[in-house]
Amino acid sequence: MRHIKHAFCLSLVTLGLTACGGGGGKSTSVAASSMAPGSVAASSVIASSAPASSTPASSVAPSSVAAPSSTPASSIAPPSSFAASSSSAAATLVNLSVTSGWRGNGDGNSGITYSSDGVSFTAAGDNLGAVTDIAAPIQLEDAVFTMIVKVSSEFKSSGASLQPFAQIKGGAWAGEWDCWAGNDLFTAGSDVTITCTIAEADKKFDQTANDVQIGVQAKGTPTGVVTIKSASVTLKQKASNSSGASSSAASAYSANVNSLRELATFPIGVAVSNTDSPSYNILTNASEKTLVEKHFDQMTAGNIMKMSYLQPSQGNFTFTNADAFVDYAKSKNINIHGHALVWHSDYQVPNFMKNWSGSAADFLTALETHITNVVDHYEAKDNLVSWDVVNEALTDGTPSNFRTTDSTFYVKSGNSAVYIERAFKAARAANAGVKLYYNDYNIEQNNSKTNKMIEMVTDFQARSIPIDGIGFQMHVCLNYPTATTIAAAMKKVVDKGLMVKITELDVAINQPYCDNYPANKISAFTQTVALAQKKRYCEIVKAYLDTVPANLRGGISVWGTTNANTWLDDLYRTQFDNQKISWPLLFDSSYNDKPALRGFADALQGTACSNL
Ligand code: 9MR
Repeated sequence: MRHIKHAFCLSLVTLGLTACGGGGGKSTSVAASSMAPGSVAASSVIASSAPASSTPASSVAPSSVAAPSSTPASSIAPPSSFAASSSSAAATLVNLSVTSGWRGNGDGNSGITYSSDGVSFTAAGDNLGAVTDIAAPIQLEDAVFTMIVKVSSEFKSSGASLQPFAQIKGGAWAGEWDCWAGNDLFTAGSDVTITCTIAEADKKFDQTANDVQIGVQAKGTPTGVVTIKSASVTLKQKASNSSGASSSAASAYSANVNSLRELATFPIGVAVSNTDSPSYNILTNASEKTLVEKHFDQMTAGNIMKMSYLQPSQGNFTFTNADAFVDYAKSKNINIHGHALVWHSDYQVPNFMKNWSGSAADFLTALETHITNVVDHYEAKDNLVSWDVVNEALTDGTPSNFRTTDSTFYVKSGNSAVYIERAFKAARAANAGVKLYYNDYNIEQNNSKTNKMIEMVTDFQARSIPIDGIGFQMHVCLNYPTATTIAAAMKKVVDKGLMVKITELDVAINQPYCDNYPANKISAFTQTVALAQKKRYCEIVKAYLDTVPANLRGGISVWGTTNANTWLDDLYRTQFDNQKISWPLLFDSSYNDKPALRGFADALQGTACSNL
């Protein structure tokens, strides 16, 4: 088992340490950039020699660079292995997370906020900024630190500048202060790439003893906000692919999985964004594409195939965006799991259905019309292989029953759950070959809801209502439900001769309904947490393999690509104090592998599940 050392910060508190003046402007270059966060390519890193004219306004002001805190570091893991895609013959690109692991470098380490844009700091004074850590051992000498930053109009107007820097933690807190990005280089609200070459004498930054913090601080009399949209370090040396002591260069963790899908004999899927998220659009974001095409052979549209997207008003079917998504998949030999023909959740129900004032019979006909049109349309594109026909029609609690007043479909069908079977019949009538699933959450808990679902499908089978399988969404916790419970719930479906598909898998580290929250909120994605999640992913996949025979395996899909694009952080924004702390997926926010990916692969390869 590979050893993964996480980049922890030290808990030592040391105050008011090193002087950090602005330097002579030796090595910062600035270039306009429109690159997406996390997509910094090695070739975009320019080690430049900016003219000395970029001398800072406050070239001698000392700075109180904040001491290490117990805040977690970025997602870098030292060199047990390397992400091949990040290495070139001459250099290694290490992406740094901009969704966790940063702290303010002023008193109390405060002033940091995260958003979908990245990490921001309030430029409340000279030398105030944001830093993140890179764990020793690390060879940063001659490395180029690159950030895409955006400043607010207040910052621009204040005339302040920015200084990217690196600093050895502990000891003398030596630093690289020769980098500079003057105010004239910024336009309010626009992305600017700033770089800093770590070029201190005596290989000071080739550290075995101390971690290094790198960041950016405001210089002058700043006001406003600075946002770091992406951050990366290009190490001078090529990463070694051998594990252990032969290299002292840090790199992104690699799970050593060339392609997850190639390890499985059933579909391995992922939910992706499209026009519903400009940042993570699978059709335009190269990092998303690379990751999806490498590991997955099935995609689910996170949103854009829901009812209100496909038929916003009665008779007005809008397939353009969904077609582009399905066609892209086809061009990459990726199949589609359709999601979802019928879902009560308010925002995806078209207004004409919500406001239906006609008869129940006509409502059911309108529902069938939606299903017939959509299923027909995608039958013509032969890579859509299965549908979530009805999603989440059952209540939680004991006993579980059909949703009633909170479901437009139940109410407008004449206070009847008949819409469910009508939906399945319509889907089958439209396409005889496509697999039809009932999809729900919490049914993996082997509880009343599981039993109600089984009661429903037993009834369907007795009355020849077409259904092929059950979709277990599986938005689960780190410790709950147990793999044994999950297996028992799946077994009930297998015993009905139905297919089992894990449709929306994610393993939340924090989630308000998990037993560790909020009392035992996990504030840092530490090595221990990452490895616990790895084991958990492995156990879930193993439970699936052990329980579901090959002919009934509909596949396993994860609900999102990277930690940066998970529904959990959005839904629980308030409980999470705007922090992104669910960390539920297989890849970190910089598209690096997480140990969770190794755990998934371990199960597929028959390796014992382990938190080592
Ligand atoms: O991930 C989806 C999120 O972007 C949407 O805002 C939300 C509401 O439409 O739906 C999320 O996906 C859900 C899925 O469609 C059904 N199962 C639960 C998923 C997570 O909420």
